[in-house]
Amino acid sequence: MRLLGLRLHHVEMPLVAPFTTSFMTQTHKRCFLVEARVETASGAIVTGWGENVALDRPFYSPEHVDGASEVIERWIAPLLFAVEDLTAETVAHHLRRIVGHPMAKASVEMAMLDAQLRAEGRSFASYLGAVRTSVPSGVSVGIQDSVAATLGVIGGYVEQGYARIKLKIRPGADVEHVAAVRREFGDDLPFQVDANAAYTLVDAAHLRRLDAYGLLLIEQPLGEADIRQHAELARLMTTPMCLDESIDSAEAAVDAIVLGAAAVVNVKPGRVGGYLEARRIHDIASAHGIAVWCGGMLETGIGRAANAALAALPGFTLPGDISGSDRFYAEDVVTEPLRMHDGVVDVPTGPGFGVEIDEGRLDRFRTSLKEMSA
Ligand code: OSB
Ligand code: MG
Repeated sequence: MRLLGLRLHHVEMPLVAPFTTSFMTQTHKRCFLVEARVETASGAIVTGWGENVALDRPFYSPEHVDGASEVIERWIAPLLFAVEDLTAETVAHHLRRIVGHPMAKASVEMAMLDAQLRAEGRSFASYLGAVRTSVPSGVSVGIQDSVAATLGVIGGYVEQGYARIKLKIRPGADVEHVAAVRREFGDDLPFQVDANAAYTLVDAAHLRRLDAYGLLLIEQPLGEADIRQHAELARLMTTPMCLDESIDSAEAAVDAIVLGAAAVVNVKPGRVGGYLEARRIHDIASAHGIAVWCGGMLETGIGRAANAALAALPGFTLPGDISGSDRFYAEDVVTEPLRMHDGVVDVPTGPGFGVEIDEGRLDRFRTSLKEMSA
């Protein structure tokens, strides 16, 4: 294939409710969708879509929306336009000189994957080797102002039938909220917490109090760079340790597993440089007997569809943050957004990621368009 052109559709979409983590409150989703135009070996022109998951501020990882967009325009696009015989599988190789910027790279690889699979008439799930037609749907619940509000919001999701609840925590909004959730919804509710790096090892004694509540796991309590410290904390707690921010590659995943810093890994394709690296992490984690689950970045219908296919691989044994699109959005940019029913979301079966862009809605949400061509 040859990459002929890239368009970055910058969008801003309102969230149905503010989403608060230990690092920020989001009321809108700002991101860009990547439209790739490719020419296949037989001369057909095919379009593929990807989604960039960088947040609008560099508070979760070093990347941010405008930076990722600039890196694609200045560095990624020129490198890929120069390749005669480009495939989705060789994108990362051609970008190897660019240090970091995994989310920027991932979004372009993603659009190439969609185009390539559409040209072949093959679904992403089939390409990956998915073994399930639907996957359990978990929901990530933001930090609320009070314990009562936490119980109210979680009660709503439990009633809808979500298969697992993840509660965001931070110092000052942790043990008390977790204890109340267990009291209200019982010990059988599949329940876990995510601190987004809000604690330090000095908080170990405090975090140990969470061990009393039978959590599935605690996600990223310590800093991004603190793999060794997570290993130490893991030895002090019985709650399984799960890493998110710290795992930016398959190599980091192996380090964390071997050091005892991760009993579980949150796999986010954007964070690790793409769906192909995400599959490698699934493979090596499975080889080590380590469970993985698919994380989320408030994706639109494009990323949500791709995540559902990834989560259908056999090693994804815990429910992912793959909620129905309506958990965040009243309207999505695809014609048929992912829906949660009976605690699951169905894995799309159409060519590529199996979703179609709703041009009218994309027009309404678009704030700017960047166009590049070979
Ligand atoms: O830590 O998993 C996280 C959203 C943005 C940045 C980081 C995280 C999250 C979520 C939301 O938890 C998951 C979702 O998309 O449902
Ligand atoms: Mg997380």
